[in-house]
Amino acid sequence: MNIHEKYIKRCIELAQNGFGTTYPNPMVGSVIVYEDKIIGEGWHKKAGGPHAEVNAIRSVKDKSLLEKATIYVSLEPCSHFGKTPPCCDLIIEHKIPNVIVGTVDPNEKVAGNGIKKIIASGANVVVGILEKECNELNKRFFTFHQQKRPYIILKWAESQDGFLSPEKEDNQDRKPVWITNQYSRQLVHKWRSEEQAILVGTKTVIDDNPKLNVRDWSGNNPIRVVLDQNNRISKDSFIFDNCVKTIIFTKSETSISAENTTFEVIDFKENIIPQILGILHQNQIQSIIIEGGLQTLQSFIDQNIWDEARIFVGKLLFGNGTKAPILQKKNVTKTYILNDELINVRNHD
Ligand code: AOF
Ligand code: ZN
Repeated sequence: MNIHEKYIKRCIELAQNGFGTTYPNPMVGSVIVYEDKIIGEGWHKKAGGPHAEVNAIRSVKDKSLLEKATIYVSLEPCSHFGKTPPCCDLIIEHKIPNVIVGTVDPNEKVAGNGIKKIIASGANVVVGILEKECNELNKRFFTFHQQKRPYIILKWAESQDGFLSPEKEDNQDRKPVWITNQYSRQLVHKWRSEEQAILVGTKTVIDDNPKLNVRDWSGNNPIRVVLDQNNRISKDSFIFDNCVKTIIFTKSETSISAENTTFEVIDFKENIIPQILGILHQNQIQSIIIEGGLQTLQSFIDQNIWDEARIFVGKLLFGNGTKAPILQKKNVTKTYILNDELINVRNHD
């Protein structure tokens, strides 16, 4: 690891302090170095608050050192007047001669302009240090700005032999068979709290009547997104409990009215996925976890529109039933449920 990488790594660590509080802004960290010593550090804590560079510059006691120092930032300094003034101007004002940037800001309002402005001022600029790691840090923000859709996480639980549910006999009441245990349920609630939205299809709501909120973890509830093509979901379902903002995609107007719930009429004869993702993007949703059912998951898989999959594998053997989707090895994490522990196995791209 070279010296630039060492300090950008520190920027990433600092940025991570903002996990969960910076939305819709990215997590960003910055350090200021003079004679191979860190003289200032900062990170972005909250949307609307000072950016990482501002906090780092403020933390430097002897401001006269800035004219001889190097500033490291995990994301390009901004160039626009948003909720705060441009960080590139602040860097230029303080005459910081060396600026090292992890990765370029994908936000159209910045997109290279911060870097250009700093270069034009005469400072030395290096761009692209630990770029992959810096992009990964803000994978939701990058996907949202570059692909104009939320970052998509697929999630399901399967039996040891790869079934979502066992075969049911015709006259048997449909009782859910739990593949997961209390620890994995808690983990699911943590995951829900980390994303802006959660999506399920009609059948999941009808069969399971899920609340789709965060109960076994302390954190925010994601916005609920439900596909209900033929308005089949009962108005007594938990998703109409008004507790959480809910978006329902339907084919036609519905008579149900619920506070906190909006109905989006889309054309189900067309490919619905781009329509849904476009509306979620308009709603500023940067990430979504898709929790089933099979048809909903499969349609995202068939079109290869997903970024990450998280699969629980239980101990039970079902023998037959509804087969779980098969994925190419691309950013898939399998969590094996043993007695009282969870074991993660991750396949990267
Ligand atoms: C941050 N923190 O440390 C950096 C950001 O509305 P504003 O003024 O807060 O601007 C938000 C945008 O600024 C954000 O989308 C990103 O493009 C850029 N850089 N943002 O929140 C930071 N460096
Ligand atoms: Zn800024």
